[in-house]
Amino acid sequence: MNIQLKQEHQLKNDYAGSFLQDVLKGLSAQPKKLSSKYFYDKTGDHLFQQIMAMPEYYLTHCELNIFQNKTEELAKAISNINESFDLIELGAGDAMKSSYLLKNLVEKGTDFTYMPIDISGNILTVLQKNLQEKLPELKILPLEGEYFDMLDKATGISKRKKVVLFLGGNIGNMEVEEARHFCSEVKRKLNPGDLFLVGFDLKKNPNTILAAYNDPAGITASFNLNLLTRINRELNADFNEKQFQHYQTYDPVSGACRSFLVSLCDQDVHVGNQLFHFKENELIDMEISQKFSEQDIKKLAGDSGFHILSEIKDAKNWFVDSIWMI
Ligand code: AVI
Repeated sequence: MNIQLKQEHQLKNDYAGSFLQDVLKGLSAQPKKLSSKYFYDKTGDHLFQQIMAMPEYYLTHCELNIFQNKTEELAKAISNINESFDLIELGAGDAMKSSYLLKNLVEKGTDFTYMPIDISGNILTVLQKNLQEKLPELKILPLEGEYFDMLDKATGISKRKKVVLFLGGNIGNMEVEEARHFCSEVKRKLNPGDLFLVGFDLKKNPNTILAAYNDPAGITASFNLNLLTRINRELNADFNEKQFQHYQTYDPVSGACRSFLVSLCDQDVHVGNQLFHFKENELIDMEISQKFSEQDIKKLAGDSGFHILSEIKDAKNWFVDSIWMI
């Protein structure tokens, strides 16, 4: 086994260890909690692709609208910083949206390396294959793992200016305090003049928001329940998925859109050799998808040490890509 393979193997083992620890800690908490960052195994990736294709899930079209129609504006805003840079995408997924920007930059002969970071090796393999076919001149270096470990790796690889993309409203999958901490950490890893482009889903008609997460086809429910299946398979647990039900809420005042699983009966669940009791109607807090006002975004940028350089919105003004500088 060469050094790189050994490191990758070690990374996978560390990841499996923290998955178990996070699940045990979350199920011991009051209320019980599981982290949505673990939704994305192979089935989870597939379900998320289905969510993005749902008519109710407006987020896909909003940010796609920005990347398709305001590509030049985006390209100008990020390539003004220097002739050459590394374009790092946190949670790149299938890079469907960013591929429009990549194409624009490649066609202009911009000197940059695309470094997609994702926790899912499956999706990175697909992404690399697709991009190499579409844009053979693109320099691409995929990085599989946790965002900050991979951000350290990326900043260690070259000293060029960095542009970090965090798209898709992923920032919303953090509690407000967590988002502040996350953005401050990104800032700590960057240098003056580097850029951070964050996609925010804006507050809008609450019915539109709720419908996006409470789809009648039940895909979002399966997306949540799949985490129980994953825990069964990977952590030797015995959740009965049929005994849990998806429940979604949206609070238009705070902007918190939350999903829960409700225990449909009194039941015991083993995870490895630990036992967890669920009362009937007890909740597992599964995911937050926070929605933002313009003031919320300004506050978050300021609190984490950035200032807003420019903001690019979709045609409906439902979503914003906010470009920050240190
Ligand atoms: C990945 N993230 C931005 C999605 C969201 O909208 O919060 C995850 C998701 N959960 C349910 N539907 C989509």
